[in-house]
Amino acid sequence: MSQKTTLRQFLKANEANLPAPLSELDHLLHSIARTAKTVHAHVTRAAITDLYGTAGSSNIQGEEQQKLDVLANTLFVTTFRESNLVCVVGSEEEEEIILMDNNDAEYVVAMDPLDGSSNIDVNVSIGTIFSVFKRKSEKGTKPKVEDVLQKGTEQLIGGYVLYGTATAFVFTTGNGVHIFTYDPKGGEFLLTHTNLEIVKDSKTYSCNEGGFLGFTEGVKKYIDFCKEEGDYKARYIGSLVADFHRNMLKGGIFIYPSTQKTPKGKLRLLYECNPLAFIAEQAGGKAYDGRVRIMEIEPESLHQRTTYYVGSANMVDKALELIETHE
Ligand code: P6P
Repeated sequence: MSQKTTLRQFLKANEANLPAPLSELDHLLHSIARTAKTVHAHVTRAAITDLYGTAGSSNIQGEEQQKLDVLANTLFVTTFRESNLVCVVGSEEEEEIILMDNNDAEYVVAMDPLDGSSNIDVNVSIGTIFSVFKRKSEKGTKPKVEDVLQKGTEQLIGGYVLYGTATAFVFTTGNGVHIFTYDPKGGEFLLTHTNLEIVKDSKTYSCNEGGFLGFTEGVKKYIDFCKEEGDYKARYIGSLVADFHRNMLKGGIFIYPSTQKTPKGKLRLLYECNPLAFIAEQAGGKAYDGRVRIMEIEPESLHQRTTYYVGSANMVDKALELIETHE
């Protein structure tokens, strides 16, 4: 087995391509990786340590929080506060921005600490999703919500952790997409994929067709197109990071359209769709809301939702074409 590259070795070797000082990005990414290891440990032992089930509280979206949601949020918020690099965090689990009590820190994080948590108790893969930005407000001043409400094109880092059959840490800093896989033996994340590319075409579509009757005409036409081709596969795990990761590696399109229950879509622009859009585009894929590029959308609120079409470029183009023709 060849000697694998560690995260620190990788960042050092690619220092010239980093969007911020090596020492700061190294510290930030290692902070996230270290916390991901802790979340990994809790997720794998949740049934034993009675961490399954609900926390008895709800998040801003009115969704019941799982115990692991609350724990992951606490772990990551603490990590960012202790990093001394982050001034403010936006989290799916908290209604308002979370100040890090460090007005001199330069970085901003938007995150979904544990996405797909309804799948935890049935042993389906779940994930952490995050974006890192430079603050917009003046260093030394109290950070504002506008520091978090930044377009996807402003991201310095887009990343996710997939807690699956292996725990994978996937991120881009604007120079390709790289996958680090956690080695429980050595306790390190090791480079297992570099400059990942998503194929332009594939035969896998990923969508919750339970809402089909409530889909708009163009989306219905696209799903019908996939079926009429005859050799497409429908793959839907119901855990965004897992569905997205499969499509990154094998090709495919993930669609969360407007539905009767979620007319503006279900997924959140800031801390779900933008980080994955950055990764998809860096790998040669596309990410749209059905009309506009996800990373061009000007965020208006922390938890705003969007419709989402992401994955293999030619498949996204086909869906956009049918939406444009029929809507
Ligand atoms: P539905 C999980 O709750 C989540 O936020 C994403 O991980 C996933 O893609 C989506 O919701 C699934 O939603 O409506 O198909 O169950």
